[in-house]
Amino acid sequence: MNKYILSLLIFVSATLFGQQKDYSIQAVNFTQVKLTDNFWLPRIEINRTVTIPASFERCESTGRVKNFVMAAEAKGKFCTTYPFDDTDIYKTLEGASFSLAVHPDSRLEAYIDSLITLIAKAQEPDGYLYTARTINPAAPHAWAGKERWEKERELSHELYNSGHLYEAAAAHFQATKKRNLLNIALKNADLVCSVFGPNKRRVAPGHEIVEMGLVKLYRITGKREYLATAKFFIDERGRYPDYDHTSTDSWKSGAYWQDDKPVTKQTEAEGHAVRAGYLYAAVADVAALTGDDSLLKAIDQIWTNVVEKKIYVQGSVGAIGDGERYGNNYELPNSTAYNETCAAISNMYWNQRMFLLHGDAKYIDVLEKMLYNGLISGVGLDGKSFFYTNAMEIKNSFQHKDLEATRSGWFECSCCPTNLARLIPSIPGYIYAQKEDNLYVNLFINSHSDILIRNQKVEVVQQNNYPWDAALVFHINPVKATSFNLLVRIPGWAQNIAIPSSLYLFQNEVMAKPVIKINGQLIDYSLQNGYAAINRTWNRKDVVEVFLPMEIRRVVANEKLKDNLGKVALQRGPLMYCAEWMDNHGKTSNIILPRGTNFTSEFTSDLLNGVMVLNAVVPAVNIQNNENVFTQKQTFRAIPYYSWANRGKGEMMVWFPEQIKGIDLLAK
Ligand code: FUB
Ligand code: ZN
Repeated sequence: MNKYILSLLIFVSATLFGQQKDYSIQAVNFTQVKLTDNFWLPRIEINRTVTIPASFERCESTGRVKNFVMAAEAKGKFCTTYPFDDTDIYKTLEGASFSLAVHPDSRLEAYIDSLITLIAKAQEPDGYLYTARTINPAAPHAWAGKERWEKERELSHELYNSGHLYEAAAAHFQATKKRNLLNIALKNADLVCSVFGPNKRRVAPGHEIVEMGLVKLYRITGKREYLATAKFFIDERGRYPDYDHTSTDSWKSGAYWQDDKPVTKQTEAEGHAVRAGYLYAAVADVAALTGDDSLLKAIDQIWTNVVEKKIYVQGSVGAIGDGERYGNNYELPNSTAYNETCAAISNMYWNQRMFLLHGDAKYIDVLEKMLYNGLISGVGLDGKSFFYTNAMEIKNSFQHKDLEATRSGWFECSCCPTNLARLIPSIPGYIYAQKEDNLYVNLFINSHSDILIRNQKVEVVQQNNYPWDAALVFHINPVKATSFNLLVRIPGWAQNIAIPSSLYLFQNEVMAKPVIKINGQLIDYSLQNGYAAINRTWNRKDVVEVFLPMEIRRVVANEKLKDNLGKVALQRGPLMYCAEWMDNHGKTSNIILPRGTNFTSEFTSDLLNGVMVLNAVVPAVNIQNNENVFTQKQTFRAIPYYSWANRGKGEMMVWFPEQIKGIDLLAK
């Protein structure tokens, strides 16, 4: 039986017999978790008060809103650069909706409604919504093609725009219960479902996200056509098998679009990294909702490939600038690392879904690594300056043209700032998850939550000073004594595991083990898939304390990462560290971190909004009178990677040589 018929049968039988398949684990909704956290609450607040207003303001001042005005009037000339510029409005609307859900704001709501009214006017009568064509269908954007959808596989982004519209509409509906944006999205989705399908127009969308968006609309409406179309788009991949690993133009081949092999045959993360992350997240959704094991097997293999061979030590992915794509296995150069912020965001969505599928803490270990490092490095402490690329090193002697050493308020292609605007307010939704009477604690963020377990309301309160230290306190207050299994993630980094693969290792083993007390008494616990499982009857005022050994760790890379041979990086808890010129005598490319260096940590409240710094005295290579090379001991300070580039421009390093091994003499 061919693959297509088999998956259709699975799908149809699930529909006929009304099976309600889904993730067996469900995340506790972000609206149920009220943050009190010193690390995350200010970030969410600055996102609400600075990032979201600044994004809306930029959407206005750059002409993105004007594009909708012109589309509504069907006159004028598309006035921004990219056909996907509409999505900056959708993503900001999504972030603003998440924010409204926990922080009512009638002015913001009214502004959102005015944008939605405009979007509705820009929508064509049959549901089509794409300002780059509607403004003047006789002269659409150069990437759009003469007819609707004809360039969808390449660069039109018509379905990408739809996907972000659906994501925004789902968030807005859930936050406000209003249907104004949802109705626009449903009308568009109905059009998409009527145009695309097995016996209709066939395409693998040129930039994934419509699949995830359709799944969200399916969850809201129960309309199986949305899920079927999401699955159809996934199943359509694999028509351009021209992937040549060795070609410098490989990004132009099917692999760039994850379209060189059917998804079920893909084993390696490939092509444009943001596209890939959204595809894998959607595959997880569709696998969960249909029970299609072949899809599940594919993303399991691809995940292993990323974690074993394609992820930077600070959690970024998408190493190669040319094509904004994954490199080959172990191709993780430092000096040209691209690491688009959106790629980290799409991987966060994917890793959360992998956890919901499998209930294994390793996915949250990776998610946490991304979130606390290569993802939030994308936004400056001011909430309005951003990185599109996230560098691994900045050297005065070499600056690649594509890589940023300073942040910008906006970009011509401004996908990353608006993606951050939507991701950050949803973070409380990543803290807890539930499967029947199992309560998973994934992230350690101060908060109060009311969670229903065995039909009993259980208040869970977290108190800690994470990520600066790892003495974690959980107050468990069921209304009535209730038995359930509390599963507290014991991060890999607290078990001498730098990443769930051999790509990075801790050089120094820490002997201390995580310790858990209940109501002051030490307990024995067993680890289940990376979680300490505490199954008991919980009573009001029960207190769980978890002590994770949070030492300064020296991280070394697999020898296949040629760029990191003989080098070391620094980690403490979930945070990766870097050194900036400013704290290190004006330079970082001359610093050596020999084995045996004694590091101390110190919380510095007046630096970078308060950070734990790592201090040491280390040798640095210097040159005297342009002829004598010598090393000299000097003070060394490292800061969390996410906080770099908030104090101006200069050198920055993550990986440091452990010793001098030859010197290059450069003639100028
Ligand atoms: O193509 C839309 C977005 O623009 C992508 O996700 C980013 O990588 C940028 O190319
Ligand atoms: Zn981006």
